[in-house]
Amino acid sequence: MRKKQARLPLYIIASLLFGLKTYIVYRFMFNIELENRMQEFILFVNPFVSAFLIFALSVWFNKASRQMKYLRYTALLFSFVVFANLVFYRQFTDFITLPQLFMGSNMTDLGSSILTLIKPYDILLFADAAIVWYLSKKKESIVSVQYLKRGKAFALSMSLLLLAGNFFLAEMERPQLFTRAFDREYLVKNIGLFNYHVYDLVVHSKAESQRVFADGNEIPEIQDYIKENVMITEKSDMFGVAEGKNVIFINAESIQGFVVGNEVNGEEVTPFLNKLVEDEDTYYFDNFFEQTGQGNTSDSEFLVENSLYPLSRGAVFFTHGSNEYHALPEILEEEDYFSAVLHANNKSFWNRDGMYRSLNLDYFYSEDAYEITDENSVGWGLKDKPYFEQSIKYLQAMEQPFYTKFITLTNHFPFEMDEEDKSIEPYDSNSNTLNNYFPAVRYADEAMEEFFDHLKQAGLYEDSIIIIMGDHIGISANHNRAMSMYLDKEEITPYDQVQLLKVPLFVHIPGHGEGETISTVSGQIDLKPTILSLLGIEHTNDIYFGNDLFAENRKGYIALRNGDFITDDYLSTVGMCYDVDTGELIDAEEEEATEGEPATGASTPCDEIKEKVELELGYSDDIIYGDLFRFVDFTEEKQVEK
Ligand code: GP9
Ligand code: MN
Repeated sequence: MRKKQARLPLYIIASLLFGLKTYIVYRFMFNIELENRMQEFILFVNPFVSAFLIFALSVWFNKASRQMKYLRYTALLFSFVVFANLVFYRQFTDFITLPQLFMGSNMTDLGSSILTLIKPYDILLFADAAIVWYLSKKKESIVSVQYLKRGKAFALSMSLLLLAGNFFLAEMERPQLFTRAFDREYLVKNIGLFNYHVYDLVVHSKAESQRVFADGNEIPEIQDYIKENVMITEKSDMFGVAEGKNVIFINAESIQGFVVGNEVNGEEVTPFLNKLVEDEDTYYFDNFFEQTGQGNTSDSEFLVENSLYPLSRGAVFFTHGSNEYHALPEILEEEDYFSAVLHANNKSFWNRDGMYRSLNLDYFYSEDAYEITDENSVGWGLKDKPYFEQSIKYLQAMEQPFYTKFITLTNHFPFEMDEEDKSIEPYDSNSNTLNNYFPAVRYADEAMEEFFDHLKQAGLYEDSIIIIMGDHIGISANHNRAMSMYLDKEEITPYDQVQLLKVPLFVHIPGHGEGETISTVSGQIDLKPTILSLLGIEHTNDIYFGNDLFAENRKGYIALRNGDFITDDYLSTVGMCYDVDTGELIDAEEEEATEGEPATGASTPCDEIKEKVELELGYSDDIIYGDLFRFVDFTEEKQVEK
């Protein structure tokens, strides 16, 4: 009788080798930050999961030779994917995305330096593929297995189980990882390089197909809508008051309107901002709303730069980072402005590096431009005070006039602070988040005050206008109990929830002398036309949805991304219409059927605006999903012909 030979399926060997190799690459060749044990565990597990997923597919080949061939070539191909990402990473500290792969400039950058990016020991990245190759050729009788139904079912269910387990852990570690699409590093860290590539492929093809079917036919209708409903033809009194000045825009992380002028434990929360409210050179907008979606800071940036709405799902910075835009940096470039963003975080966070290229930004001073040590950082990274201090040298060296954006970081959830930086005591409620929010906001307030001083000392203050805007809420509805206690309310109603979306906006114009508090309803969508008007720049052939904040005859409503809206009279949320001043519900009135026309059902004064809001959000989405700006020549005075 022939002795039965022990067999070890090659796909298992390949999965183990490939998983181990990928883990070593993750751990020692990519610079992936790990914050806790759980993340370490996920990072260890995911390469094996992906490898198993890929190689286990081989069981479906009945012929041993096909099985072996599949394993050989996939091992080689996937080793090459790891290698390509590693080379790309050495240059860009980022992972390859499909749009990037096809984006000329990036690859040309890489092309010239590719040889310096490849190290001799990289050959080891192919060691597992070589072993698989050898075994499949020379030891086929040992490693090939004729799989029966049971073996196939095992491979398939094991793959799916492992994948589900991995995704479950990832979702626990980083909720909404997929819908919010934070950062490529997060994705790779949590689901692995290969699943990340699959994810990128899906996102990309979805966006691409909508893009492919668009042909620009939609543009004239959108332009007509904007001309009739959005654009204001008369210039505001403020047109050109800051002509030729530098613009310094501060994106104040998570600062909400309710802290301004308010106290905690008997102390002012924002003494500096409170002073600004009273300052004669400052306009303070106290009825100004954030309009972001899942893309948080990046959505607020998107609103400001483009005066388009972000998307209802995902972060537009991520999903449509390589579209054509007609953003502030591009328009300002025509007026010889130099544009830059200064933000001490990883440049690929929110795909900023990709999106900033599409927005025509001249320069992005990211994490690498800052000296970051354990002492000067907390929570998300560099503390705001050293951040502003270290930024001044870049401003001083910058070509003027400039348009710069500063994005602060310390006042970010979970509002962690070193003891020595706390100037006020936390609040005392059942929510640590809300409690710690106050000292963190105070720190940001102090940092901005210091920044004003630095600007004065550097001689940059007089020639600049400074805009401070809260990017989005910091305290979510999860903390409503504590919030209602702080605001001394019985409960937070849906009406209150929308009111809490107010963020502060300051427009500070040194030497202006006519500042005041303005309470007309306004939002982040209004910044682009406002900045252009202040600088005296006309953009009549543009497509955007906001209004100059200083103009008369504004649209009169602010649309939120979920379709809610606020006007000077009404507030609409969860399908209800409220009186904006009193917060009282406005009951729907049954309309009588008139002759020839049937009754339209119950209606409220909100309905008419709701239609406009929906139309407008829809147009903005069409522009983004269809990448429609590639069909518009913004330099021409003439509209696209119908
Ligand atoms: C990170 C910063 C904060 O770079 O923008 O991100 P957020 O979570 O607020 O969008
Ligand atoms: Mn933010």
